[in-house]
Amino acid sequence: VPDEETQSGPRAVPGTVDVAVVGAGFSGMYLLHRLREMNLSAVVFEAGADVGGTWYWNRYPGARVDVESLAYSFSFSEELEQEYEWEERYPTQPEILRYARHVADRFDLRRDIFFGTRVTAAAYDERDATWLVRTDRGDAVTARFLVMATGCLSFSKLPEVPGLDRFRGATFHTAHWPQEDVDFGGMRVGVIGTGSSGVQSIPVIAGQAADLTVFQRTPAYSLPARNRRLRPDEIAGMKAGYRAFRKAQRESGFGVPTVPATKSALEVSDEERDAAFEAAWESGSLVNLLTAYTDLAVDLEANDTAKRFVHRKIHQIVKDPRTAEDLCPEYPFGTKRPCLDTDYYETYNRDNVHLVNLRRTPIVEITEGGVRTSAGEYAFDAIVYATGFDAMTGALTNVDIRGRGGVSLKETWSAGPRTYLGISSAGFPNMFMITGPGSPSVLSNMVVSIEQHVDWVADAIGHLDRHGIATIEPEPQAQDAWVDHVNLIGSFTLYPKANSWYMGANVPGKPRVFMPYAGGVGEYRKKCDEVAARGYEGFSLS
Ligand code: N01
Repeated sequence: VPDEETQSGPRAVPGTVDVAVVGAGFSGMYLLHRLREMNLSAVVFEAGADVGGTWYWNRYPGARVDVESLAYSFSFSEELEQEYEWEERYPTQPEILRYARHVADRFDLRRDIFFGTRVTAAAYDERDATWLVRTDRGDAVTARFLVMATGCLSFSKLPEVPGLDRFRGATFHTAHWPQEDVDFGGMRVGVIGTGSSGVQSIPVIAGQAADLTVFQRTPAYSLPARNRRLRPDEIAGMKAGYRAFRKAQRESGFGVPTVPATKSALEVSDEERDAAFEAAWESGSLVNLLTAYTDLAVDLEANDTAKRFVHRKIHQIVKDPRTAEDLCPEYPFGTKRPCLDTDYYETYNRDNVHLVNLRRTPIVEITEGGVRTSAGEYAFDAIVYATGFDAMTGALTNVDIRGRGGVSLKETWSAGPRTYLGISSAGFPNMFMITGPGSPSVLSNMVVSIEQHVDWVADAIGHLDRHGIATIEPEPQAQDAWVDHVNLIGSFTLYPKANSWYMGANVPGKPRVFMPYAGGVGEYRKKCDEVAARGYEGFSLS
């Protein structure tokens, strides 16, 4: 990206800093702010032309967050909390990007961020205990600390089918949507993928396109968002009670306060359970259905009750019985990330929308004119890939990171990511990950987890500096114990039963490992705080 297209001024990348940060999404932005408060020098490299990370790239039609705006926002500044005016319950991508830009301006962040710059490599020098960070624009920066604030869902993937570059029409990936508006008016459009990005974009594209064909490999469980404009009284109420709400967020399971369930789904009558599920469905929330009973996430029979409830809903909404059946997922509810939608299932009642079940007729290839499945060829003017990400590890292993002894992170993690607390990895001193694998990250309200990690990392750096310590690195035994613990907690849940991106199952050849920590953000925070309070127990400091 040429300079004039980015938000940075003339490039004057410093040669040496205390901290090099990769990524200017919510993580990198808040980290830069914390580091400045500590009088540390920092440089942030960002591939995009502006701040916002996920919310910079994912501009596809219908893109929204599925955590409520008043909760999906920074808590570190009370002034920011009070002055910012959210408009919708579940804001659109432009509204969230506006918020990110507001934060960048308000805290004067841009002057240390180099946009249009992708970090390609980072190598640890054992003699000086420093990282040498290189970019695709020829920058080379030496830093005492390296922080990968690269996001969990940022390294996108295309489908593994032949002929991707053959198609003559327009192609889009939801995570690389053009800056300018795309109008599908009058077009025949094919959408491949029915995860959150597909589920959000399909109803909007269906409203524009002459004809829309959706290619579904695995159906999603999607719940209605019940989105609406926020009322002034609820904004005022939240602002008046923000401190207590933030505390509840931090102590919760998903970073979203919920009323703890007290009963098993199997101990109540069908009527009582249906009423509870109906209330959760009507509430427009991602978590209320899964948390309605104590055992939905851990017991297959209990989970079946939620699964049958959603299947019933799909059959009630979708008029064509065969389409409805194809839209019903088989895997347990909640084991792939559920979606929150506006008119998703209703869209299949439109005359211009068709569903292709790839389980029956798989894609054979992309052709010059469209998509060929085992049943025949579909002609399109545009194809939208809503095919997701090499999640949680892709953004880390696709930078050439070399730790102690020149060892590569990618090779070290070839059988699955190994971290201590999801924050750092043995063999890679002074390197931190924000919301890395082995932390609650994607199972939580990301902003809550991001703030916790940034604070922990900033405090750790402060601790080292106060005590004249040069390096911090996990002890291999502590890391092994943490990896075992993360696996154990995962094994108590139903998550491993689905072929999800949580398991690395969407990327051919990726090891099948349940990557996030499923013990909840409250428990996790306690553990991280204990580690710090015990002088960074499990880390070797030297
Ligand atoms: O990606 P996904 P996403 N042939 O991986 C299909 C967050 N998010 O971008 O399931 C055919 O979920 C794939 O099929 P399968 C959220 O955490 C949040 O939608 O692998 N199909 C799947 O249907 C979310 O979970 C928000 O069998 C292929 C789809 O493509 C995460 O990001 C909005 C294929 C990919 O779905 C990722 O969501 C958007 C192939 N070769 C995203 N390869 C909100 O806050 C893949 N697929 C609302």
